[in-house]
Amino acid sequence: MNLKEITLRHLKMRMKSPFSTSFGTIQDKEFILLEAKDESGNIGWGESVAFYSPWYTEETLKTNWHMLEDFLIPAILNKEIQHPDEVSDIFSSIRKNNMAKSTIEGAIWDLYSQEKGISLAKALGGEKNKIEVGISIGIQNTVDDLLNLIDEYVAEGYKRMKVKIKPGWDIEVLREIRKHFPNVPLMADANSAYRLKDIDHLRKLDEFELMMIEQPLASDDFIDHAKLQKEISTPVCLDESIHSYVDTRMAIEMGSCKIINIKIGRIGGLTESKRIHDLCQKHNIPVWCGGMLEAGIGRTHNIALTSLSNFVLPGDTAGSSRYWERDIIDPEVIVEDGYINVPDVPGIGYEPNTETIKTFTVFEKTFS
Ligand code: OSB
Ligand code: MG
Repeated sequence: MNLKEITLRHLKMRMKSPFSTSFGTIQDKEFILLEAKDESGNIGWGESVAFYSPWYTEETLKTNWHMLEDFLIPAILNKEIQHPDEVSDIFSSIRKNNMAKSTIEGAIWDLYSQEKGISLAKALGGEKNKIEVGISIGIQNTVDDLLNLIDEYVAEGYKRMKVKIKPGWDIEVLREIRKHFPNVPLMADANSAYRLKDIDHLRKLDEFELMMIEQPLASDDFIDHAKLQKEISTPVCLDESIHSYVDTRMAIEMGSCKIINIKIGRIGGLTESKRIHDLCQKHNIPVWCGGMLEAGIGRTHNIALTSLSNFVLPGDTAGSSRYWERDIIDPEVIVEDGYINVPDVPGIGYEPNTETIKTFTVFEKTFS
């Protein structure tokens, strides 16, 4: 395969309701969508998960656009590629910028699976034909609002509830949830809102039988996560800390966590995701697929990845209607009884809707 033309689009999509974490609130999702055409005219799609501002990691929509336009696209156009695993070599002289790299790599995996005539899930080595889905619920104005949402999502069949926490919105909130939903599979995500000095406070999490506490401490702090994990029985899951296979080794060897959240963009692509998946499997570390409020293309890639066998915990791969009035793919991603069926047709198994994409496009540029 040989990429002949790449179009970048800056999309802006209004979310059904604002999403709040310990760092702030998102109402309009702005991101880059990438369309890549190969020498046979096949088209592959990639979606950047970088947000408009750098609150989650240092990457943003504009840093991604810059990296894509000035470095990554020039490096990849007209290069002969036998397998998507080669993409990391082509980009080896460009440091980090994982979300930008992953945007192209995702489109290449899509094209590769079309070329082979198999689903993206099969191309990645996926084995499941349906995946379990959980839901992530942002910080709400009142505990009642949160309880009502949980009620709704339990009724819709979601397999686990994840609630965002921060100092002042944590122990009491979880206690209320457990009072009303004693048995619901529940976890909490702190997005790095605590420090090891809060250990006595974090110890209180143990009374709620959470499936895990996600990213309680600073994103670069493997040592303190290890100290915390030794002191609490709730499994620690790392999200923001994990950018690579090496980070994963470090976390496992240091005992910084018992579970890992894999986000394709954060770790630089599907190839690296697969390597991390395999490493975790070898060490009996369960993984699950995180979400970045993706539109349809990102969602389809998450679904394909989650079909790998060590994705044993429900992911944040909710259906399209969780965030969007109208998603950019047909059909939209549907969750039934808490499951999504993994498509078994060549490629991602969903059709990007070019008309809908146009309505959300703020700016576009084609490179050839
Ligand atoms: O920490 O997992 C996170 C959303 C944006 C940025 C970071 C996170 C999240 C979520 C929601 O928790 C995931 C989703 O539903 O897409
Ligand atoms: Mg998280």
